[in-house]
Amino acid sequence: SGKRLRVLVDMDGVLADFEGGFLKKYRARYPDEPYITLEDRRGFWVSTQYGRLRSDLCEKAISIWESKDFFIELQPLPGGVEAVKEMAKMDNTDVFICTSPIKHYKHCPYEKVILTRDKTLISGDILIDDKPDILGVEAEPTWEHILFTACHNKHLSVSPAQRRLLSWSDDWRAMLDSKRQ
Ligand code: DGP
Repeated sequence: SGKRLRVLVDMDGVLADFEGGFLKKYRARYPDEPYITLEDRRGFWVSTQYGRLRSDLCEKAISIWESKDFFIELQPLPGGVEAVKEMAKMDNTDVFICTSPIKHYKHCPYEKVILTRDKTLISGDILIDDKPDILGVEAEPTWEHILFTACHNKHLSVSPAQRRLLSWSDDWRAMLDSKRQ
């Protein structure tokens, strides 16, 4: 038995296809503007890369996720929902979806689940998240950050200590087991 394992799972880029949903809606709304394929995405912040392509595209990118129904219409990433359901049924295991609201939100909080601007404050054993740098007021968060691979982070060379989950087909069960005592 032993103590309970607490797993924190990010939503956008881990359970929900934020990048794919963004690109589809951006191209539909701005069919004549240039865009960045998922293959060419680099860096966590979509608006930063669009702004480098052409400065006015930064705010056009932002307009997409600030629109009504953007988050609720995101498609699930393969295997994510099934993995979370399986985790939730495991003995001695508590699962929380842990996600940050966008800055200028009108619709986002009603469509997401549990919101925190600072994930370092949330205690857990594992945080599965596609953001490479998860910083906040707590310098020593209790969780181990497992980097979930996404189009924007797959080319990053991270420190050897940083573990990755390549997709939900990867061995997330072994990662959970490695944190149990
Ligand atoms: P999280 O994945 O929980 O760390 O939340 C980060 C959110 O920010 C997520 O909804 C994706 C979104 N996001 C991606 N790129 C940008 C960007 O350039 N600007 C803003 N404001 N949000 C972005």
